[in-house]
Amino acid sequence: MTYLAKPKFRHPDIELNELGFSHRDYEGSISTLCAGCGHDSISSAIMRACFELSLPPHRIAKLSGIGCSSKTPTYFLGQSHGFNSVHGRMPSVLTGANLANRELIYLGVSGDGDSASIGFGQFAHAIRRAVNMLYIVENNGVYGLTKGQFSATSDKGSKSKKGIDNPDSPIDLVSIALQLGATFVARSFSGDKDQLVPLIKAGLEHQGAAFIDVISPCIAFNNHQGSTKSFDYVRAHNAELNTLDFITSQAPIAVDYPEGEAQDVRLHDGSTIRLRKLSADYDIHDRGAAMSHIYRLGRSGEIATGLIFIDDEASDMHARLGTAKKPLNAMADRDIVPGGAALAKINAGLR
Ligand SMILES: Cc1ncc(C[n+]2csc(CCOP(=O)(O)OP(=O)(O)O)c2C)c(N)n1
Ligand code: SF4
Ligand SMILES: [Mg+2]
Repeated sequence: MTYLAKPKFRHPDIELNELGFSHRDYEGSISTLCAGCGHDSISSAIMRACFELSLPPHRIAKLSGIGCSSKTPTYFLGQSHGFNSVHGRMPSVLTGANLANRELIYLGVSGDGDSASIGFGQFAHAIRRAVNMLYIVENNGVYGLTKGQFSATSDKGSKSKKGIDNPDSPIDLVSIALQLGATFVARSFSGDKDQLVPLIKAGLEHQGAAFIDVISPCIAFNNHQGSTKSFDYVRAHNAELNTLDFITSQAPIAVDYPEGEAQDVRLHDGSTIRLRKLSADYDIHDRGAAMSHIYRLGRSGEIATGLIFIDDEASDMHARLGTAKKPLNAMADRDIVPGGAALAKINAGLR
């Protein structure tokens, strides 16, 4: 048995969302991860975000690779579409699914090993192609599932559990995502649900490639002194750029802040990200400035978290390719198979 089903009991006064669903409708099987693993907190933030957005579970497709992080989709959104792919191959499977059916909401869940080592090329191409998705990396700096080897996001000089220094330079997936043209880039911490839930909501609503790097300590292999991905280290070095609320287009915008202190970013669907800046000069619309800001912070051992960059005018792969709006499975044969005459015409045009 690889998973445990949850009992169906539900409290009569349980909170319901606009669809009449309770939080239970967004849950999955009982987690088999180590008690206290950061990844479980991210699963919980994903469920909260989908519940609060009142997303119909059957409209969500969750895809992952291999790793403790990639196991997590089993533990949330049990009524959604799911595909647990091969190590590092989630991005291409997600890209294919998205091309075939643009009507689903795509959530890619991966690990730092899955995305920064074996799947680095796959990660890069899904981002640069502007696949409409929310791509979450649950970043613990180690290969948790295979017992704690350093991963490519582990900082140079960070110590392993056995006291060995990592000699190699790290890959910062946030910097890479910015460089490759991601139109929504954020970093958060599994231990900060107040920051993570609105970021996930905004990332899910974003029309384009949205990426969130979530530092997610591995309590079994990377939560000791000398690690730069431990709960203590992240709490002590968290340089929050902003705090945010996500306001859906239906919700009334309550004014609960002094005039001039918040910045509103409107999204395509009419919803709003309300930001409170914590770093005075930081501009979330300036890609180049974002890159140098997080680089400077990183050099001094600080971890920039919050919404790092957003492009309000983002477009996605379908807009770039001019694809048909209808999902392939809703098309008739005559729409998908143009016939011999049409094919001969295409071939003639290529000669
Ligand atoms: C092709 C292939 N190579 C190697 C492995 C072994 N393997 C399984 S999970 C994993 C690393 C997982 O690390 P990460 O993605 O960071 O996930 P975590 O367990 O840390 O959440 C590796 C190397 C594999 N399953 N398949
Ligand atoms: S080994 Fe690490 S990453 Fe895997 S479940 Fe345990 S704490 Fe989480
Ligand atoms: Mg990992």
